[in-house]
Amino acid sequence: MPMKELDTFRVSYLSILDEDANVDKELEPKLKKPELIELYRQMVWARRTDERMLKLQRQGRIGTFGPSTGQEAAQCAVAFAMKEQDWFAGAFREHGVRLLRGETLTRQLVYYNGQEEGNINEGSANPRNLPISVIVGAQPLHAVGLAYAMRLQGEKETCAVTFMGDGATSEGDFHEAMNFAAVWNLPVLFVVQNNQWAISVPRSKQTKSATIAQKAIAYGMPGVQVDGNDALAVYVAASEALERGRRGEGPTLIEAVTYRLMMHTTADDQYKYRTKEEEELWWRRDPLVRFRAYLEAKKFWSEKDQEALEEEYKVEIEKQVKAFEGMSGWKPDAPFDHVFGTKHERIEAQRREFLAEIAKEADRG
Ligand SMILES: Cc1ncc(C[n+]2csc(CCOP(=O)(O)OP(=O)(O)O)c2C)c(N)n1
Repeated sequence: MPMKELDTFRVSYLSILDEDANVDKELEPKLKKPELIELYRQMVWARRTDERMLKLQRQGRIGTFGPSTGQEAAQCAVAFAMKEQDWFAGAFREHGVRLLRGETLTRQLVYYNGQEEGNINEGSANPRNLPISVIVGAQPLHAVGLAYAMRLQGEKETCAVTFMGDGATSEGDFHEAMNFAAVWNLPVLFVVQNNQWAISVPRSKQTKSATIAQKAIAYGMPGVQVDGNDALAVYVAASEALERGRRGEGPTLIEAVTYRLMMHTTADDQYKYRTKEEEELWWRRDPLVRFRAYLEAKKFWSEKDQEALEEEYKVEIEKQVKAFEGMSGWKPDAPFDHVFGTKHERIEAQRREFLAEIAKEADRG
């Protein structure tokens, strides 16, 4: 069949700091020492709080929890590139982003203890952080709506950043969001954390595409695959995408190749579907170890600095856990407060029914 070529496409891969902590000098971002240290501190904060939350769950002191260990570079380096006015629409695994954007560990604990109050912005948390979206793939649409609203309101410098897992790319919502963002040329950054697993479904059963980044091509936006355990590569890709958005050049898709080092959630046993050997391979690619080696090679970090940081975080974590455990007076009907901006009779009827039901249960003892 005679054919003419209509277009050519390419998908690029970005890696700057490799597995052995060798840095590509040409691509290395021009971040200053305090900035690099801050990014590292944020990644370690995400890891240590994650570890603590897992222990608290195992001790029965919080409810179900989904660890983010291993994904710190994919999360923190994007958040580090974002500006305060940018919107963040995440799923349930982005503690790194949430903490960097001002949410406290205490608040995370409230959420993972099943209290709606943990979904409400307070204090220093950025009011442009959306609550956790447990509905897989819903939040990309929220980001697109926000970016469109910002345009209508004349905020030209604001981007909307949405995070999701590889599993979310199989949801219709993801594709609708990508399509609308591109058609309307909106400043949206889609960050797919390809952590290889959607609970027990491997990446190979998620999609036949060779990369997730290439899905961007079908919608007419740039797609780049990055080493998601390389904080420098993630930072550079995110910065470029956000600048494109601010220049009015539309959305970008970043596929950050990483790994969920722990169980899906504490309700899961990952050894039912994957091996310890696979995990060990990815532990050797730990983004924290790699970034620390980079800082140490630059003489920006030492063993003494690490010890001081660990001590600082130990104290801070205990303080925040204590603050959480000292809280009381939870409102069981809090979810009904936030369904709409204003009260709605149907929701109020459901609230009454719910309260009557739990009162009955309390009577039954
Ligand atoms: C619409 C919808 N379907 C199914 C689920 C149940 N569920 C929760 S997490 C998850 C897998 C998500 O995988 P992925 O998007 O790759 O994110 P990851 O958990 O790896 O971070 C599923 C199927 C859900 N929460 N929402």
